Amino acid sequence: MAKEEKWDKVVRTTVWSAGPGCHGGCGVKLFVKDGKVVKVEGDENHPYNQGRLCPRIEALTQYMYHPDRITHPLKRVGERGEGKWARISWDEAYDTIEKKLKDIRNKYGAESVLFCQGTGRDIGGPITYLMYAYGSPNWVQVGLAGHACYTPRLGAMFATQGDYCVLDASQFSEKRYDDPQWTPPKVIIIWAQNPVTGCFDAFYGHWIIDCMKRGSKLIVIDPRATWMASRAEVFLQIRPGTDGALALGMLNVIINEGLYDKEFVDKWTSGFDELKKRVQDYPPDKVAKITWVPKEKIIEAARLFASSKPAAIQWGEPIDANPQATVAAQAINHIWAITGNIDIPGGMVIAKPSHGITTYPFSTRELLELYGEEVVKKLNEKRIGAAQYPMIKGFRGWAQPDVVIEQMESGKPYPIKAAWIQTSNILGGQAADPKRHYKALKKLDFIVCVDLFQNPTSMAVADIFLPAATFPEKESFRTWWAPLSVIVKAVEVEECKSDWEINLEMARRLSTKPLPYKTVKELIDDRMKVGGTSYDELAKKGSWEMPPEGPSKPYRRWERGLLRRDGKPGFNTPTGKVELWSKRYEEWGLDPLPYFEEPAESPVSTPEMWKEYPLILATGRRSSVYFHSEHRMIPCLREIDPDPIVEIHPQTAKDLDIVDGEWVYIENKRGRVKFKACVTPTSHPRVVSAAHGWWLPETEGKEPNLFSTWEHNINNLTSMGNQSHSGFGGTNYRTSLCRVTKIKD
Ligand SMILES: Nc1nc2c(c(=O)[nH]1)N[C@H]1C(S)=C(S)[C@@H](COP(=O)(O)OP(=O)(O)OC[C@H]3O[C@@H](n4cnc5c(=O)[nH]c(N)nc54)[C@H](O)[C@@H]3O)O[C@H]1N2
Ligand SMILES: Nc1nc2c(c(=O)[nH]1)N[C@H]1C(S)=C(S)[C@@H](COP(=O)(O)OP(=O)(O)OC[C@H]3O[C@@H](n4cnc5c(=O)[nH]c(N)nc54)[C@H](O)[C@@H]3O)O[C@H]1N2
Ligand SMILES: [Mo]
Repeated sequence: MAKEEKWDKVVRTTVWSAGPGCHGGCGVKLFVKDGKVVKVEGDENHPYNQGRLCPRIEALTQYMYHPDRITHPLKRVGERGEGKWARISWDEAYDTIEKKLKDIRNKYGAESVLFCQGTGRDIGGPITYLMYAYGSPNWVQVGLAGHACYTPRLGAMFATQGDYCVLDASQFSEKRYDDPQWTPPKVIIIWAQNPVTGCFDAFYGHWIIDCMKRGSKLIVIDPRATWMASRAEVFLQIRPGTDGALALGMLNVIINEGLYDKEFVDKWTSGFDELKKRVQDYPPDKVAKITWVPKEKIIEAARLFASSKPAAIQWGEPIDANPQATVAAQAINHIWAITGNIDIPGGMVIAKPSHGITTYPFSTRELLELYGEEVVKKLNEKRIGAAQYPMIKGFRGWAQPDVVIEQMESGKPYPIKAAWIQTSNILGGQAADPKRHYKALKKLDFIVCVDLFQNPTSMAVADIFLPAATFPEKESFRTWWAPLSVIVKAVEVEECKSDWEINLEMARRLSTKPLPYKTVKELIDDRMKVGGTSYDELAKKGSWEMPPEGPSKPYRRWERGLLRRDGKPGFNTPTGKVELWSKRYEEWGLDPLPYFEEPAESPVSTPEMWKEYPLILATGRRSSVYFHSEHRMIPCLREIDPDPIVEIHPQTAKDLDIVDGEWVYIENKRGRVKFKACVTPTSHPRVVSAAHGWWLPETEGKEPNLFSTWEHNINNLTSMGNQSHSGFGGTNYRTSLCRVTKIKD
């Protein structure tokens, strides 16, 4: 066949991490010719995306074979930031790193080395594997102030209901929308999320549209009138950072009007009376004043959600960035809990790692088995932030990002000497207040960056740069909800290596005890065996498999004894119930019930500042052609979204004498950046929305320019140190105050 002759092979694989960058797990077909990927198509048989693809994956070949891509290891030869690099061999790179990190461990202890990642790409496995082998407890998203992405909600749901929940768009079923067990949600709240651009939570955004086509009605809660808001029954144009108050106001209506699921509440929840009492502090008229949402709309949304079953909530990162994010997330969790929407078709289904497999060890038991007592002791005693925040100690293996920087500055209680940065552009995107991070990183003795392109961070601070692989160049696996997937290697690009390969080799060299795996495949197979399958088996099947009946498959698992370790019915909480009054929060020294607190900086908490800076700056709304700070160098993507854009309401723009398409300054007491105005009625008149992660790869990389990051990175206007009482959440990515001015010269 003529068509077949155009390529040597077609590889069916799963998308994850470098390439499109995102959290999704789309199925694709890679067309390979002469050892190169020449074309990519969506896999129509894959239940996740059903053949569909986003612009970033369409641009895959421009990304993989970009002339700026770093394809062999580099060492810095000039001063840090001078932009002088020399090519070295992998052996030299590994030897140098091994020697440096061993010296540092001998002198200062393994805890003095940070293992830094960005968002949840295919990195949790490789980075923790290396970190535990080396013996450090300090795994951290450096710069993600308040750890304000995903973790606050994970913690809140863990405390409240013992497990994670996600909107049921039939994603756990191979037949998807045709599965007779499934039914679409009658009502969906899209809460601080934009599913059209960002596939948050391993959730494919267009599933919402698939549900809409099958009858789902929308309630949208967002300061911007998004595409989805324009199609909603009710649109609540909220003041950024006040979602906790709104959730409490909705709970007030649902409880006082008796719209909750009485049977579920009686049988499966605890603390309802206490919650009922607490929400009396949040009547709709008071909540309307806090949130800027009219009282009638709050009542309408609460009634519509509570009287429609099944109903579900798809929520986004701005909730995690809320002040007291773990509290706002708890209140939102209560809305679907008291309406009886947990783990039912078309409701909020419990999501567990597919087949019970995890890409890295979660439990203390497994850590003890794999790495020994010393590592677990360090996790409890030396992990940065664990002493200050019992929730951080009690819930998850991350160090607290703000405290990490403070400790780098003070050297107390122990000094930080080195950083292994893999999948993160700290200075050019992730970090709130990048200048402060820049200074803290510059103090370190040794820094390795593992990336695909030079970026402001690697240029400013790396001593060694290791070139990472894109997903078509690697063997890996994905257990993030469903299906269980493998990433199948199709090609190689020069000397690039996968994160797994790099970390396995470094771990072998640095581990204090012998490690069992010689190859990445051996490691993957070992982790997959609890699910009764292997890498090759899945690769042969087309790269994926849905979870079998059991704990990883919906529905109504709380009734079937599939959630608790003791096998009894109920939820995986201390009381076995959904804890509306949280025992775990109490143990962590937190208020067991939800409440609202103003953002640190706001028209209410800092009225004087509001006079000088009369606009709320919400940063970071996602662009479908970029993943955070990535892809600015990819021609066909940059063409679609060429400049850093700030959205401004027409009246506000008129008052400021600003026209659409004009360059403007956004400024506050922390700094000033240059953006292009997009004048649009979709904005709230008092809120401006600016894109994040902007740097210009086409400009000078060396200092002081650092690819123009100081001129265009919106984080020059945000700050760190605003974490909530739990240590999780609370950053001003969405709630800084600012002014926008015309550039006169
Ligand atoms: N102002 C503002 N700042 C924000 C946000 C916001 O909304 N507003 N959002 C925050 C959030 S939620 C997050 S999660 C963080 C994200 O922050 P980061 O995850 O640090 O995101 P990026 O800036 O894209 O940096 C990722 C880097 O990893 C590289 N990379 C990509 N894939 C791979 C891979 O597979 N292997 C390796 N080794 N490298 C890879 C990319 O080339 C890039 O340089 O940003 C935060 N920063
Ligand atoms: N294409 C693409 N996809 C991505 C990413 C990317 O960079 N590019 N990043 C990934 C990552 S790590 C994350 S965390 C997710 C984030 O993805 P989302 O959670 O969707 O985050 P955003 O796009 O920042 O914001 C979503 C909506 O919330 C609104 N919003 C802003 N502040 C508030 C607020 O205080 N309250 C309410 N109710 N709404 C608010 C914004 O106007 C926006 O329309 O996306 C992931 N997916
Ligand atoms: Mo994120």
